[in-house]
Amino acid sequence: MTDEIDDQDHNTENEQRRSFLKASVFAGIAGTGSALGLVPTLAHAKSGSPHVPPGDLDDYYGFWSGGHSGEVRVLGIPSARELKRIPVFNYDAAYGWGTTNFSKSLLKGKLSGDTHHVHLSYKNGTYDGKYAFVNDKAQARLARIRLDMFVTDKITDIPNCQGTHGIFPSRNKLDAVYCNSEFRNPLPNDGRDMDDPKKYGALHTCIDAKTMEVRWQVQVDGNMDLCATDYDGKYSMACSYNSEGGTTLAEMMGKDRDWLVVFNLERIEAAIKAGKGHTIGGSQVPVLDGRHGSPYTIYIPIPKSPHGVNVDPTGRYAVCAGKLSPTVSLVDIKKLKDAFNGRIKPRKCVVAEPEVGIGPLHTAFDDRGNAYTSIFIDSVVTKWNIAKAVAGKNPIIQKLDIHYQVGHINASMSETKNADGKWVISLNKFSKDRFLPVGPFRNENEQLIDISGRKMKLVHDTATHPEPHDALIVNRNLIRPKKVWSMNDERFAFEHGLAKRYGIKDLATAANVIRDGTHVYVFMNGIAPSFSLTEFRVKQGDTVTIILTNADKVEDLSHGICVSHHDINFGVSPQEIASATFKVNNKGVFWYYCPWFCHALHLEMRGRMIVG
Ligand code: K7E
Ligand code: CUA
Repeated sequence: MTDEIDDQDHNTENEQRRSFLKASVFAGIAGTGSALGLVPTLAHAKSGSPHVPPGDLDDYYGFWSGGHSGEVRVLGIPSARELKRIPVFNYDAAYGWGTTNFSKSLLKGKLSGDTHHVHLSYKNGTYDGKYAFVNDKAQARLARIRLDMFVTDKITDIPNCQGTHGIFPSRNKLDAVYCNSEFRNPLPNDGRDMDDPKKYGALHTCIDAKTMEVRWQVQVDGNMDLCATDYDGKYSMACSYNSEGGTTLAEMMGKDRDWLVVFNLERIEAAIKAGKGHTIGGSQVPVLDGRHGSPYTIYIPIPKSPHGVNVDPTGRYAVCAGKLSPTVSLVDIKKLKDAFNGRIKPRKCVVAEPEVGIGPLHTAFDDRGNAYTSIFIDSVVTKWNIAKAVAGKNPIIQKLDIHYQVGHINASMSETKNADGKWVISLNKFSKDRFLPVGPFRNENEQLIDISGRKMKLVHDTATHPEPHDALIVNRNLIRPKKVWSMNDERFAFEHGLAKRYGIKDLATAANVIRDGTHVYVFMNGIAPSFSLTEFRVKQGDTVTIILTNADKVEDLSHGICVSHHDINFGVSPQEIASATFKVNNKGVFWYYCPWFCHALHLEMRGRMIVG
């Protein structure tokens, strides 16, 4: 491979404009409004088409975290068409997420979340197509999405933690998901040690991927950020800043080096089995002390406030970006064993530390030994060669301008053994002048880069609703969603339980109103274009549960129910069963109707709730 350095064509105007933007970032990232006055003059590189003609399908599924929207999004790649928004921690009326009894049992009254990192479950180093996992930084939770149906099916509260940020599943089999807590807090957080931050702690949490139950936690020094696992199930890793243990920005930036913390999973599992864990507060989860000097962790010094750790597709190297240092540190995973056994100092695991640009964050990989690192402050993606870096040669191949301030980056299949070197997505935090202005809050700009050739080529801009942090690009053959539910699915256990209790034989044909004290259960179906009940009567002050079954079996024929003035609105896709419970406080006639367009007579699919 030829690897000569290739500085992207910088014309003078371009340079001036970029310097301006860069300066404004240094000035605190805020006052960039006047950049809008500049006329966009960048010449777009045109090649490697992202165009997917009408009727054609994309080659890849994209899984996007939704940031403070609390959701996960599905895009087609390379078209970057948004295909679905999967509600996870957020309210969503179309699907009734936050309204149905099932979603309420998961959300437990909370309707906001902050998703940063979405990862899929693995088998033998590639995706098994079963699940996606996503963190909630806001309320320290982990959610699981079923990929047979593209729906959230579990949400786990992580005890003793705040700011659950980086997560990563086991890559060898469906086993665990490791979650980092970014914020340090008193342990337990019950009013003690509030003014003694030295006693705060952060925990690395292991959650069983099959049951979604918390298995164990390990306390560390410092704050943890991103997470990655190796390919053999031996180690999980966390980039860690604030080794100073500070609580203010100035205190957190004191030291020149922080760490990559590596967790020895074999030793931890053995210690947990041997009952060596203690518990914190009211939580029953066993906790080990993994601070400096423990057998469970090593702390590899990395410059400076590192952010991002990514393992290359060969499984040999972990790349940890410097954030406040222009370097990335290449950690040789083969050497970790010697570091754990005390034969070498942890720092000896770092085999190269090339300079890639100012503000490096995240790294993706192709199938040809190259790495692509996002550089926040420089607003570039740097392509560099791993073997050259290890050999001590200049590894930089190309720096490509992006627009602007890239956070995460990912490449097609980059987090598997089957990285394919086709596409890179650059998730840019600022879109500034790239789209029609829409008021002070802006969309993000996500740019698709063709990496199939020697040079990266920018091929597409996509405006996205704020704020995706991370994204995966997954070969479509690995994902096999179903088109119709089975009415026996475990998800409908609550509704089947009600049917059994009240003697309803078949939810698909049900048309029953059953009073149990002041609680009225309304069992009905939807078959286009009508409900099995065109009216039902209840009394003022009753509690009502509507159990709705979509009895249609036709692909893409969804129904739902919206009850006027009662804040009840949810959808049911073919053969799906869902229920919602609400109070009726006022007498009168309230129309309920089907909110999903299902038939030429869809508008007539309605009925009356008569409250007497
Ligand atoms: Cu770099 Cu939360 Cu993944 Cu955002 S984190 S960029
Ligand atoms: Cu059923 Cu619209």
